[in-house]
Amino acid sequence: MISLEVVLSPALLHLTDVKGSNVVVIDILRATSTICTAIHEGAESVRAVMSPAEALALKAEGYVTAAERDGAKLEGFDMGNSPFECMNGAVKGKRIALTTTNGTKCIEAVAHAGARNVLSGSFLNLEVLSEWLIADNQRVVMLCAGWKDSVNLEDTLFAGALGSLIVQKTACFVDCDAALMSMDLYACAKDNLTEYLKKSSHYIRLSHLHHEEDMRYCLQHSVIQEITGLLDGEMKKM
Ligand code: 3SL
Repeated sequence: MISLEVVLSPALLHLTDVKGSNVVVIDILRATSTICTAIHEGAESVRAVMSPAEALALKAEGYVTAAERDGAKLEGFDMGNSPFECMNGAVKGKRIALTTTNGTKCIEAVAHAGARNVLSGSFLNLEVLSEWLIADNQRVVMLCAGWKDSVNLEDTLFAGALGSLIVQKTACFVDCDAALMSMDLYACAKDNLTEYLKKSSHYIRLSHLHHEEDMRYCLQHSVIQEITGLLDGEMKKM
């Protein structure tokens, strides 16, 4: 039977042993949504790296470099962290080295922790991701990237959406208050996620940076059919 757990912030990750689990890394706005989009748009892989210097160093190996801090694209990189930068053939066949404020750090944090799989979570591929996890029938740990170790609404909501779908579709064990809380939160907000999120800190931050279109895109449900996960150290189509 699947068991479901939610880690609301990377600062709480040390309390959860992810060994042998399917870990879903969640940075809805925007890193894991952008990674799913890049793979859907034909990128060969996305390598999550900790620092801008590491991403830049990979340019010599042929990687497209992508970097964001505090919501803004960094100077000197090919891309920032917008899913739209991955569209219209821009990343087809390419390897991308991506560093972001929170999301890529979470991928790095679990990459060597003995997880069965590390998957990229997004509303964009919510339905197929739930089906994949149900078919694999293993413990699921949802790791919310949050914002600089604080809990945020959008990642918690996605954990609630994914958890609720799995609970609806299969027998499942939930002995985790964070999972129960995220599912209750999702039930409150699901009828209009965008409206609900307008009060959230990151929605406001990204609005000030004129990223409303990115947020509208990232909050769409199940428009992507690929599963993206860590294979040989890079996020790829599973
Ligand atoms: O923190 C992150 O990883 C980013 O997704 C933040 S932003 O949406 O690009 O501002």
